[in-house]
Amino acid sequence: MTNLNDCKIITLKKIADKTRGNLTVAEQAIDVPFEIKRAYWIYDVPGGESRGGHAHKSLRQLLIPVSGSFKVVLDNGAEKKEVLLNHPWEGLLIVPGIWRTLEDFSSGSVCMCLASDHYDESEYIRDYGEFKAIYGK
Ligand code: T46
Repeated sequence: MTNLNDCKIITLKKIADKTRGNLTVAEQAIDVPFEIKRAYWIYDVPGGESRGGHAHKSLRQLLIPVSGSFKVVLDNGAEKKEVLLNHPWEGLLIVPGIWRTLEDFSSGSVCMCLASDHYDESEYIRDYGEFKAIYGK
């Protein structure tokens, strides 16, 4: 079973400028504890809709709410934990073996995901029963 505490908030550098606004940076090896091979972002999520609802066998990801907010429900097959992401300078590291669901997207929110590997559908577990059988013990 994967330890839920291995999923953690990573605070990124925030360079504040009272006149021009703020800038946040995420750098591989400095802030992001894996080689970044892919970035994608989720946006225009209609009210009440959710994303995710699956686990990864090997992928590591950092989810950053670059705009707005959303909730991430993390599930290791035995316990669940909810994390609210609402600061663009904070990312949530999600390790393999965790069923994740993204919910409660605020209007106009954008979730940017930095991923440790290229897209590979065979690396997903999209069936919750299969996930429980593999990880829930
Ligand atoms: C995750 C959550 C947070 C691609 O072709 N390339 C890609 O890099 C991705 C991420 C997706 N796709 C295709 C696969 C599906 O046909 O885009 C379609 C939607 O993907 P999915 O249903 O997996 O989207 P989400 O939002 O449920 O999940 C995504 C990521 O797939 C997943 O890794 O952790 O965001």
